[in-house]
Amino acid sequence: MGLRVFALLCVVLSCVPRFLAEEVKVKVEGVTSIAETDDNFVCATLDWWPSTKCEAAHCPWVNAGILRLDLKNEILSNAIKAFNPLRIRVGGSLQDLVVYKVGKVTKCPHFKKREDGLFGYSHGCLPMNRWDELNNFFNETGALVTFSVNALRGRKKSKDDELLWTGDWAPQNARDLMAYTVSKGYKIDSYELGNEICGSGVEARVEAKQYGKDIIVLKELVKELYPNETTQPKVLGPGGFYDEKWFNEFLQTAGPGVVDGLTHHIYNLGAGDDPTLINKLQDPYFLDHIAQTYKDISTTIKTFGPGTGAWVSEGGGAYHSGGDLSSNTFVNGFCALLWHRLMGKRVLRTTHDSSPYLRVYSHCSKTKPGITLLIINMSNSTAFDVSVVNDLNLNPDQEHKSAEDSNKTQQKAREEYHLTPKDGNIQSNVVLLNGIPLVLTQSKDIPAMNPKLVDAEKPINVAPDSIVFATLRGFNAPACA
Ligand SMILES: *[C@@H]1O[C@H](CO)[C@@H](O)[C@H](O)[C@H]1NC(C)=O
Ligand SMILES: *[C@@H]1O[C@H](CO)[C@@H](O)[C@H](O)[C@H]1NC(C)=O
Ligand SMILES: *[C@@H]1O[C@H](CO)[C@@H](O)[C@H](O)[C@H]1NC(C)=O
Ligand SMILES: *[C@@H]1O[C@H](CO)[C@@H](O)[C@H](O)[C@H]1NC(C)=O
Ligand SMILES: CC(=O)N[C@H]1CO[C@H](CO)[C@@H](O)[C@@H]1O
Repeated sequence: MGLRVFALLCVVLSCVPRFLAEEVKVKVEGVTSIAETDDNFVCATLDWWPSTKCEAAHCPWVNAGILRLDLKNEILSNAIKAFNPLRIRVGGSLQDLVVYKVGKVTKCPHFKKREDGLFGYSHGCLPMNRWDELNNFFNETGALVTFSVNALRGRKKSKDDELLWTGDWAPQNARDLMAYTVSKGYKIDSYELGNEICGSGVEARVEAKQYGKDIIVLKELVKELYPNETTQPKVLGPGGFYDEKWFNEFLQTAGPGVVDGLTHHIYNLGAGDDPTLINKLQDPYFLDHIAQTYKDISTTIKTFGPGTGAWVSEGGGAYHSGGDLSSNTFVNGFCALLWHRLMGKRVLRTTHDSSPYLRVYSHCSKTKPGITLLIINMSNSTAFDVSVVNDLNLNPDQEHKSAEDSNKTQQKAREEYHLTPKDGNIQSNVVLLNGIPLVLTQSKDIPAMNPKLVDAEKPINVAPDSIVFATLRGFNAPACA
């Protein structure tokens, strides 16, 4: 009797997770890829904001802008090195107020608060000794640099339209900076023209036709200063919010072979101080709205700029410097570093018909063989048991098994990275990897991020409020061969 109760209890206990988890079949189409990302998909922006930039009582930019950032900070440099390489864009709202102290420019003003100034500031300046420091820093950390140039230089504010700026872009100061950069041997991956001056503009705007002519001027400058095509920096623009009519007209004016990357910005979460921000971050129906923008941009590129890449040159989620306790916590993360290390550039179609709170993506693995899935469970109550089926044959399950038999050791070990917030609090800024808090090592390095090995025959158990990367080495995807 005692034994029977014990046995029964065991059975019941071992079933508990099964009762709570919803079983999901995720279908991955491994024959052909549906899209490609860049090798270095993750990007960070270093912004110009001076220390005086505050949002209500909160001042997130103290010694954090390009001109004041402590480049000797080991945490910062180790974080960048961990990507090997990380894309870094130097740009942001105030870039169109920055003069470069080079060539004929001798005055080097500091940003000052100014009521009638763009974004509330007067002109600022980049001295060449700071540019040297920045480039040494980029070189030591191995960053891939996009420099976004001042695109308002030489233009005049229109008298009868509050935001419109007219006249040709004056390229001389940018040209002098570029020539200086070349003379020093600093590597620049790409140059972008302007920040958020497209469409209806944020605090300033330029007409699409005018901007199209100006980007041709930038392209010519780049070609002249970097005559070797294999090492020539790319030209990007317009670095602002998507506006169909403006973007179409801009690409038509620029013509083929000019714009290497059509850059747009995404702040689909709205303002950082919105008290409902935390709900938006957990609402898949809300987050899905941005999908239409991606689709429209693809259409713009297909129609008016084949050969141009679709880039996001700023994607902060929430504008006005993000939302405290949201943007800087687990709930707004997907772990850029693991993405960068695990997700290769080929994207595979991935579908399931379970809850919309379960989001699943798969790419060919960055290191061969196999594929890596990114699974985000936005549900705070439901766990999911995910089995992955290879949509490759009429009878995928059987095929999967036989592939497994051919190399048991490889198949047995599915590599899983489970990210959860500390104490189950999605607004915690401490993230656990496979149950262990991710904290810097004593030498201020990013800790090792090792997977746990899980029997590949078992489903992937995805806890509520968690993010899982899973690498399936034995997954037979011809698209990833
Ligand atoms: C850093 O600079 C040195 C010397 O110019 C150069 O050889 C090296 O390739 C640079 N490294 C990177 C990552 O740009
Ligand atoms: C252009 O750059 C590539 C890569 O650095 C180099 O191999 C090639 O010799 C250069 N071509 C010329 C014409 O300088
Ligand atoms: C889960 O989310 C719902 C809706 O956002 C909320 O009402 C509920 O309190 C949450 N439950 C837990 C256990 O956090
Ligand atoms: C099986 O997997 C192991 C471990 O990944 C690998 O070393 C070996 O080459 C594989 N064998 C075959 C036949 O694929
Ligand atoms: C099926 C499912 O997962 N539903 C829940 C997902 O999570 C949200 C919020 O956390 C709930 O509102 C759903 O009921």
